[in-house]
Amino acid sequence: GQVGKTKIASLMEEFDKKEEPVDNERVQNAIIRHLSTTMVKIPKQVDSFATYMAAAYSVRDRLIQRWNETQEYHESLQVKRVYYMSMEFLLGRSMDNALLALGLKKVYSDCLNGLGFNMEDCLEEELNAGLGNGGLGRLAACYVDSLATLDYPGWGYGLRYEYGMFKQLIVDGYQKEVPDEWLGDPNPWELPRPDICYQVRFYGHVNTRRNDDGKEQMHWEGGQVVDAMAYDVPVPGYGTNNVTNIRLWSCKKEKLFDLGSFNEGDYDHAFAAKMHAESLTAVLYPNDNHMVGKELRLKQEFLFASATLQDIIVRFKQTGRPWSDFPNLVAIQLNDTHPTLGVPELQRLLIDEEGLDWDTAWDIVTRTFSFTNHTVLPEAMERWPVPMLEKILPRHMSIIYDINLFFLQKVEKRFPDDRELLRHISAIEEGYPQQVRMAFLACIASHTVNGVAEIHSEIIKKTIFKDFIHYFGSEKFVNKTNGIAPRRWLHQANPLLSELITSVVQTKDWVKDLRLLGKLEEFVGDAEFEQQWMDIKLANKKRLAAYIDKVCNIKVSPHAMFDVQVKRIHEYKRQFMNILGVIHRYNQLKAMSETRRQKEVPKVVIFSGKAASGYYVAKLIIKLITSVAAVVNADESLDNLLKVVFIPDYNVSVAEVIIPASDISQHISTAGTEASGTSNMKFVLNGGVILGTVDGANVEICEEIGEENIFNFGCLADEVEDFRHTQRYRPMAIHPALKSVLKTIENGTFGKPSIFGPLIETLTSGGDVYLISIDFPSYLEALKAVDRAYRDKKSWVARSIRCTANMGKFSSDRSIHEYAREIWGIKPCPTPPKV
Ligand code: 4GP
Repeated sequence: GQVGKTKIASLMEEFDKKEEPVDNERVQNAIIRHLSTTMVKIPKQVDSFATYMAAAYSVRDRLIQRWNETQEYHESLQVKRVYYMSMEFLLGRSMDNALLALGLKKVYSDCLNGLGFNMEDCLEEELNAGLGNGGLGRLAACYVDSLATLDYPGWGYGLRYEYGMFKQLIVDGYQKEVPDEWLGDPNPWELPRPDICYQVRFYGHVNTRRNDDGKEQMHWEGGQVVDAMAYDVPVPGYGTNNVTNIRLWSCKKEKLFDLGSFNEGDYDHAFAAKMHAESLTAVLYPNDNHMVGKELRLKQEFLFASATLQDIIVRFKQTGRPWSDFPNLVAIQLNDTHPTLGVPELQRLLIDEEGLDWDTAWDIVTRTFSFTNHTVLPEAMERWPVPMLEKILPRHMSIIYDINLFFLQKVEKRFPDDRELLRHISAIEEGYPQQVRMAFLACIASHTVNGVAEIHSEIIKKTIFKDFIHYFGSEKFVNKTNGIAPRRWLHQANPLLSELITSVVQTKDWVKDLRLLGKLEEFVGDAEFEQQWMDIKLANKKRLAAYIDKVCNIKVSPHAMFDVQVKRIHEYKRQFMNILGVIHRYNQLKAMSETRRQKEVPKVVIFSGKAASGYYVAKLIIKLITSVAAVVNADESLDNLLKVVFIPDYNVSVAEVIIPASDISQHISTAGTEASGTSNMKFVLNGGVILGTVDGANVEICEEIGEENIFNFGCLADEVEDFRHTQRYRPMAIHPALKSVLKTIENGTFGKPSIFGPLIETLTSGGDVYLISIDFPSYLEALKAVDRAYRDKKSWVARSIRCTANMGKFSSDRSIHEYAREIWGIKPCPTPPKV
């Protein structure tokens, strides 16, 4: 009984406080112990996979101890925490990141060498956690890294998809999707928590009953109930004791089998039913910047919202504080509208389950939530049909009606007789069927709404949230420019450059304080330093060339200019324009005399990225790229002046190899369409120059590094609407350069022209929504300017150094500090060092 409990408590406390000292012998012993026990290997069975797993388990042991300590410490102080709710966390691999964060890389390298393996091979054994589509999911991962590193009390909440982002194969030039079995068996970086499980209801009906005190109370009953079980992913901070948490929910399938039919001897049947039972968390929807109106997706969103809010409430109740303190202990960030059902769910839990009255509950809700918008594309705006919500979540639909009604009443009071305003601002859009506008619901319930780059935050104030500014005023709408984790995107991905930077900045602190990179400016013009800088770029290009050779079987020269565009394939991101530019270049090279050609800059144009499985035009863009590549790469008359590569299966680890190797990268979205972009930041941080439109974070990057160090082109965001209008109704004559490029496709140079017909039509008869025909001439000019600049090696290296030197602003640490201070009201809370 009691004596045993006290004993165990004090022993466990001791255990968590003391960490096993780090030395080669102990680390080696830990690896051997896990090889033999956890991995169940005998010596002759040990390979690099088993060794990686054993090493991972030994790192995880340390993480768990610190995780426990961090959570206990924050709980004991009852500090305010932020919960970052995101349907996506694009984590990538964990091992290297954890070793660097804990300062264990060297000792583990030595140990692995001692055991006859090497670090690089072992790291390659790890699968990629691809629980996200692109920018939005990777941002969430960088933000949790910063929360941990800066000692902020906060967790991520998400879903544990059994299948993450699909694997992309290229077959016959086309994208083919295959399932991604990322969990492996088992996944050492997650901690299953079978004791942390919540019931989540769907369907059913709402009953009204009187309470003991005579008050009417709603009860949501019947329907179907599933269990959501927690899996915790520990995320270590760099150079701190804090280890924070991402809690991912997994939908437990129904009971293994129906005992009735089992007893009747119908084992197969009972088991088949179980196998078919759809698991809500089976698969991530592979759509980036695009909403899918599937019931299953709505159910995923609710499972996520409900389990998360129930869990947060349990934790809050353990503090014993009154409900009015909830917003003083809890901040919840909605990462886009995907978690917005958390709003009516918190309202429901507070009134139906906890017995609070509507106004008290609503006050708590609106002091708790804040919301980030990540896109202005109309096809990405979540809208759920009212009938679907009524069927699946009847109680929530009625709460949403009430939230909207009370809101509209207040608007009407302020602006009487403005029916138009009420129609525009309502969270329920009229039509057949009516739809709930999730962005409006999120906006009504949040104390703060933010965009993700200056230009984007301004645009949303003038477009989607215009009417809300009218009512709420503009203070509620703020900007939080995105950032990236320097730990992963420079320190880990580019070890050579990191070492050089540390040697001249004379401290490793830049990993946590990115503004220290400013010191690099002093080394512009230092011949020795510049040579080292160029040598490192070359080494990174060799690493990428070897990767390209391995996965694409294409040989490229690391001495050519590497021109890169890697991101989701989307019409608005305009990979199409890039490949049209490549065709233009190809035609030009073919038309040149031998002597003229010798003066040209040899170039490798690199593409990588996935298209949503249902996005026909995006998939055609991939087919065009691979078809152009096939022709260009086989053309010996070009003297290797041009190579085109499509690297399959873009993911976090592939990005870590590509980004440090770029000379120039392209961020060429139609102005006003890319909310921020974050790969632009990753490239520039690694000394890569960018070619971009005046869009998203390109604008702020330009402000930081200076106009002379970036290549801008294209029309401006406030011109786009006019151009679109004229394009649609009075299409301009297509520029001769574009015309001749289209002709090259149409005459069959890259295969049957009919294949690409629908793609070309998006320019000629589709209204050219993304204004390729408008921007193409200035794009070609910009490409020429890049070539000219690249020929001057001396000024190119200076530009590259200045790029890195001035990227301090774009650390996710800066973003998180701003969120913490200006939106969440949380403070750093470092766990005391171990004894
Ligand atoms: C993305 C935006 O497209 C990108 O510009 C931004 O950098 C990123 O979010 C993070 O804020 N949006 C999405 C989406 O991925 O699905 O809306």
